[in-house]
This record gives sequence, C-alpha cells and structure tokens, in this order.
Amino acid sequence: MPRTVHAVCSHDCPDSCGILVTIDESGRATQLRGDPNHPVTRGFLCGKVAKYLDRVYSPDRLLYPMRRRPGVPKTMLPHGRESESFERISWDEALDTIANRLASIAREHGPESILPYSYAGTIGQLGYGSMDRRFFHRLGASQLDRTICSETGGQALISVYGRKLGTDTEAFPHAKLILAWAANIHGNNIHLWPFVEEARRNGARLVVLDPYATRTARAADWHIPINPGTDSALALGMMHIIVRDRLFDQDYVSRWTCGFDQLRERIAEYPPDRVSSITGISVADIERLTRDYATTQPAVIRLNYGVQRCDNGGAATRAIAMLPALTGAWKHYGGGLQLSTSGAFKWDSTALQRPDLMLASPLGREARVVNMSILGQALTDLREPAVHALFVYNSNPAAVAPDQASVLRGLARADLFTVVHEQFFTDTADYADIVLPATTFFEHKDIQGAYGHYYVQLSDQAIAPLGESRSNVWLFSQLAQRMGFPEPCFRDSVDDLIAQALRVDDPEHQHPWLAGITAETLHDAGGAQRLRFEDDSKQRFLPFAEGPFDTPTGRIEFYSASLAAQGIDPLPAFVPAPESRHTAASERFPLELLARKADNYMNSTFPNLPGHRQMESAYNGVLELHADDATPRGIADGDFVDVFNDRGSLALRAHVNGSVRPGVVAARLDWNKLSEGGHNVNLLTSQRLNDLAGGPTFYSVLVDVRPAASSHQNRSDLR
Ligand SMILES: Nc1nc2c(c(=O)[nH]1)N[C@H]1C(S)=C(S)[C@@H](COP(=O)(O)OP(=O)(O)OC[C@H]3O[C@@H](n4cnc5c(=O)[nH]c(N)nc54)[C@H](O)[C@@H]3O)O[C@H]1N2
Ligand SMILES: Nc1nc2c(c(=O)[nH]1)N[C@H]1C(S)=C(S)[C@@H](COP(=O)(O)OP(=O)(O)OC[C@H]3O[C@@H](n4cnc5c(=O)[nH]c(N)nc54)[C@H](O)[C@@H]3O)O[C@H]1N2
Ligand code: SF4
Ligand SMILES: [Mo]
Repeated sequence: MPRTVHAVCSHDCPDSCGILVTIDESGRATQLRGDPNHPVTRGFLCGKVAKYLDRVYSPDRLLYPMRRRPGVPKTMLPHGRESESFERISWDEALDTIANRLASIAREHGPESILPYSYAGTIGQLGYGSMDRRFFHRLGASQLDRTICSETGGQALISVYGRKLGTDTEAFPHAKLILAWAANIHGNNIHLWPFVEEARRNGARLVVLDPYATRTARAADWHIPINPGTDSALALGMMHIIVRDRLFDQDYVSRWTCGFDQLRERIAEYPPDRVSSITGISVADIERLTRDYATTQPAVIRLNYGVQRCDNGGAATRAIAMLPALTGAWKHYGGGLQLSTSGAFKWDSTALQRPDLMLASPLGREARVVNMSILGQALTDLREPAVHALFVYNSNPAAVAPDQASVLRGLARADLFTVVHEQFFTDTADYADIVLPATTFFEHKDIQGAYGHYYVQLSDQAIAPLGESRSNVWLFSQLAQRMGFPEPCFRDSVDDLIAQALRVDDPEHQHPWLAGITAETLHDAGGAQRLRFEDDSKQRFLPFAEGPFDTPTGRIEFYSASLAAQGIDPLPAFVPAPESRHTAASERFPLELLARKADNYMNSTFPNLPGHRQMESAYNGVLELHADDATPRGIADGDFVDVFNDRGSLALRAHVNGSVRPGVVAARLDWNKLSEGGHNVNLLTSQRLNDLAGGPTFYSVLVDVRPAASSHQNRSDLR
C-alpha cells in the first residue's frame, strides 16, 4: 500500500508549505501535493516545487563523497562533466581527511582561519543551524554574520517595534487596501495571493510599489514604478502629508509611540515636490496614494526585502514600517504590515547552537565575526588572520555572493582548503577540495517555523537518503566525533534536537506561544500547529494593536536612541546610493541594474534542472531594458549585448520590453556555468554594504550597455 508522509518545503521562502508525499511499496516517492489542511498552503504548491521529484531523483544528484584529483586546478567546470575532475572516496576517508586538515590548519594558523559559510539552503531549524553551529563553536572557527538576505530589514523592523512580527497572512482578506511594497507576491510568495484575491473580491484595492513590472504589478489596481533605492523618501513624504493633513491616529500615536516630535521635524524636509523629484512619482500620485492609505481601514502593507537590498535600505524599511504606527492601522484586523513573521517562533536556539562551546574551544573566547556579504574580501585579504579553510553548506556563494570576480579569485586559491556539502555540482562545488553529498528535505527529518505564516511544522523523513547522501546534522555530528570533541551534545539525535528546539523538557521556560507543542502533538495534528497566541480563540492575532513593545522605551520608536548610540541616524532619511542616478557615478554608468531573483528558481537553486530551466526560458541570459535606452545605443530586441561596469562585463541578450522604465535595466540570477561567458549577474554587483547591519546592495548597481563585440555574435543559444 502506498503511504503518505507530511513534509515541509525547506526552501528559503516565506510560505513554508506543508507537503504530502506519496511513497510506494518500494520506498520511492511517486507524488507530492500541497497539504489541503494547511490553512496557508491550501493544497497547492508553486511551480518549482510541484516538480520536486525532478530534483530529488535528478540523474545529476551528488551521491557520494569525492575529492579533487591531484593536479586539477580550481576553476569553473563544464556542466555535467564536473565529476571528471574529482574521484570518489568513502565517507570514512572524507571525514578523516577533513578532520585532519581542519586540525592542522587550526594548529598552524589558529582556528579562526577556518570559516563556515552557510545560508538558507534549508530553513528547517536543525538543518539551518544546530549541530553545525555546535561544531564550529567548539572548533573556535570564525563566526559568520549571516547578512546576505534579511538582516538589514529585520534589524530595521526591530528598531521600530522590538520584534519581527507582522500582520497574519490569514487576516489579509479583511484588508480594504493592500500595498505590495517591493513584494513580488506571484514570484516569491505565491501563497499570499489567494488571500489578496479574497480581499479584492471583498472590495479591496491592490497597489504595487516596485521599479519592475512583476506579474503582481500587472495584476494590481495600480502599479507605481518607483525609482530604485528611493523608498525612504516616499515613506517620509507620505508621513509629511499624513501629518500635514492631520490624518494620523492621535490616540494611538500618543499612547504607544515615542519620538513623534523629532519625526515631525524630519518629515518637514520631505514635501511632495521634493519627494516627487527623488522617486519619479508625480506629486498628484503621491498625494492620492497617501490619502488612500491614510483614510482606508484596514490598510495593510506587504513589505518585502527588496527595498533593503539598497544602500539606504535600513532607513527605507524603518520609514515604511512607521506608516501603520502613524495611522494606527495595527488596531484593525487585516491592517498593519507584514515583513516577516519569524520572530513569533521562540525556538531555544541557545540550546540548539551552543555558543558557550566557543569558550571550550582552543580559542577560549568568542571568535571573530566575518560578514558573509563580503566573502570576496575575506578570501582575498591574505593578511593574518586570513581564511585558510572554507566549509560551505546550505549555500552557493560562487553564484549568490556579490562582486563575483573577487569571490572566484578567493575560491581559486590553491592553498585554500574548501569543503562543499551539496546536493548538486554547483558553481561553488567546482572549487572544492572535498565534495560531500547532502540530502533533500524528503530525506531527513526537521522542524520548521515560517516567515510568512504562524504555523509550526514537523517535516517527516519521506524516503531513505539517496546514494550516500547525508544530512547536515549527521555530517557535523560525525565530524565532531572524529575531532575528538567530548561533549555529549555532539551525539544528540534528531529527535533530541527537536525536543530541545521546543524546550519540551523545560516547560517552565517554554515560550507561551510554543506551550504544549511537541513532536507528538505535531504529528497528531497532521504535521502543523498554529502558534498558541493569547486571545487567539477566534484566531484574530493582532501583533501590535497595543504595547508594551520590546524596544528599549517599551514604545514604538520613531526616534531610536539605540541607533544613535551606534552612530546611525536615529531617524530615517533619504541618502542617495553612491551607485544611483542621483550621483556623479551615473555619468559613467547611467543605468540602474536590478540584479533580480528568478520567478522559477530559488536564488541559485533549480537552474540546473531542465524542466525548471524551460519554465524560466524567456529570462535565461536576458537583459530587460526600455526602448529609450536601447535605441540610442543601436540595440534592438534580441540583440546580444555587453552589460558592464568597473567590476566586469556580462554577455546577455537584450529584451526591449515594458518591465522597466527608462534608466533601469534588469537581469536574473542563474548558475555561472550555465551562463554565456561563465558569469551571472553578480559579476556586476558590489561588496559595498548598506546603512544598517552590514547588508549587501544587490539593487544599488550602476552599469552601461553596448552591442556585443562582434566575436560574441555567433554564439550558440543558451543551454
Ligand atoms: N521564485 C522565487 N521565490 C523566492 C526566491 C527566489 O529566488 N525565487 N527567493 C526567496 C528569498 S531568499 C527571499 S529573501 C524572498 C524575498 O522576497 P522579496 O523580498 O519579495 O524579493 P526580491 O525579489 O528581492 O524583491 C522584491 C521586489 O522588490 C523590487 N525592488 C527592487 N529594488 C527596489 C526598490 O528600491 N524599491 C522598491 N519599492 N522595490 C524594489 C524588485 O523589483 C522585486 O520585484 O523570496 C524568496 N522566494
Ligand atoms: N544578484 C543577487 N544576488 C542575490 C540575491 C538577489 O536577489 N540578487 N538574493 C540574495 C538572497 S536574498 C539570498 S537568501 C542569497 C541566497 O543564497 P543561498 O542561501 O546560497 O541560496 P541558494 O542559491 O538557494 O543555495 C542554497 C544551496 O544549498 C543547497 N542545499 C539545500 N538544502 C541543503 C541541505 O539540507 N544541506 C546542504 N548542505 N545543502 C543544501 C542547495 O542545493 C543550494 O545549492 O542569495 C543572495 N544573492
Ligand atoms: S518554494 Fe515556497 S511556495 Fe514553493 S513549495 Fe516551497 S514554500 Fe511553498
Ligand atoms: Mo533571501
């Protein structure tokens, strides 16, 4: 008899879908579908994960450990022929080699010369950060500051509200106005869409603020294409009008916020005409948007992380986050703002990750911190303490990290010992000394929260690991034992770790929202349980309807003294990005590049699968630009072009279309080795960090475009 297992999609997506996997008698997964009982998944999956059997059972899966053959230089390898440069070894040999090399590197250069590099290949709690963190803490390795995605936005939200909470996805049908602000709902967050549609059937309007005409923007009632990197100015300008016209909620503001007087002074600097010239939005539209927003209740903002991938991104996120505090939108069910819901999941991450083990390491203190968004610098700066060993898992930095030329120069170092734990031969695996095979979420057990809903889920193991692939937990537990780490925590099982994450053995200190939730109750509930909010009997969770708030003042902070203490502007302001139309740099490189994600991939996950590649075929290797920029440069639709700045030159095909306005161009993430010329769009992005928490600036990039050099004209089409 076939059986069904509840798993959870562990890709880095707000939706964290519940998935039912059907398994036949032989133990093979034959089908998957969205869990019809999960209130947010609602029985459907996105296009990329609906085809997940193609990924799990791909003939290209890494199935056993390998090492680089002697004498083979570190460089990009031809797709499909990577294994020719590597030879198969046993797990025993792989683990021994790694343990010995890490030990000798730690002895010679100090343990901080070892750098773990991981991000969100899986967002399961155990796979994302548990045994791996214990291992690197005990080793005394450098700590990684995981800034590449959402740290700026998260810190910005916390600076205003103290916590990463937001409007419940299930409340959206009650909204009467929805602003999708830098939120590509169709592409990146599809399970919000049915709730948006329900709201619209109830009379709500959808307004999209995005420099790119996403499918969401095209389906909206109103698309406002804002100039990239200027959202702080728009939000400050909206607050200017709200205060000018006395449209703010006096009671909510005086009861729950602080810093209103300072804010009032700041917004005086943002009258509509100035904001219009910065943002490219007409004064009439700014006035109309603001009046709609401030006079409609419930009004909700779906803010996503697009705005904080700019130099001014921290301030922009702060300014936008202040809007519902000014209008009191939080009081209304269906109003407020959602950037992330992740702060509601109060896992015991100290127990999972054991930062105290750093003190038991040879270092005997907290290790130095390396910002993952400047990996290129970290690998190419050879002054001690330099990085001598790099351990990559849950990530593909050769493709996703900014300033790719610098990253690849670092990865190509013959003296750098690199281990890559992966499901596929990625752009990063090409540069490894040792490649280790990793499981997919079908093949291991985990527990997971979400950043787009409020359900805890258990992801059961659906099938046996393919080949010799092993989970992150298994790998780091084994390595710890080879290194001779005596602490019993390195022998904890997956079930032990799940219980620790939930604090099952310590109910007194369990957060009330997790009270009573265990692996068993999750199992009995069919895999998913809603967090146990107080007063949630009607499931009407209002995160910020009233205080006190978890900020230093206990109030919503328009003015942040703690930011001031860090030397950061305590109030949001518009500061133009060094690479933008507002600065002299645009005289040399006049076009603003959006180095985007692909709708049918997940960052750099999926482009190597033929079916997924086919779904994305209209955009693979494409530069989208406006006719006003193409025509004067002698570029026609379909022409090959070189897109360049001081960091590199990329060979793409021009698509002259209506997705971007004059002055803005767009291209999407792909694998380097599947791209013409061997580089993706991160060849053009920079290692400049933004204004808060050291985030990257993927969306503040200047380039120019010219017809491709003639030698490039006859190339074959993309693979
Ligand atoms: N299909 C798919 N889904 C994904 C991902 C994927 O790669 N593919 N990635 C996942 C990950 S890692 C994350 S973090 C989430 C992120 O989800 P989002 O934060 O939604 O991701 P982005 O696509 O970076 O940005 C959203 C939108 O912001 C717009 N934008 C860029 N610059 C600006 C600006 O200055 N102002 C404004 N107003 N808008 C701007 C972009 O054009 C884009 O349409 O999505 C996840 N889901
Ligand atoms: N130009 C540009 N660059 C970007 C972005 C952008 O919008 N534009 N977005 C940025 C953002 S928001 C993010 S989050 C980062 C994402 O960067 P990454 O977190 O590196 O994400 P992926 O590219 O999806 O790579 C994840 C890798 O983990 C592997 N993996 C999956 N599950 C497991 C597992 O259980 N164990 C192990 N060992 N490996 C596993 C997958 O096979 C995949 O190759 O990229 C950033 N880079
Ligand atoms: S990628 Fe997102 S939408 Fe797709 S199945 Fe996974 S969680 Fe759901
Ligand atoms: Mo991300």
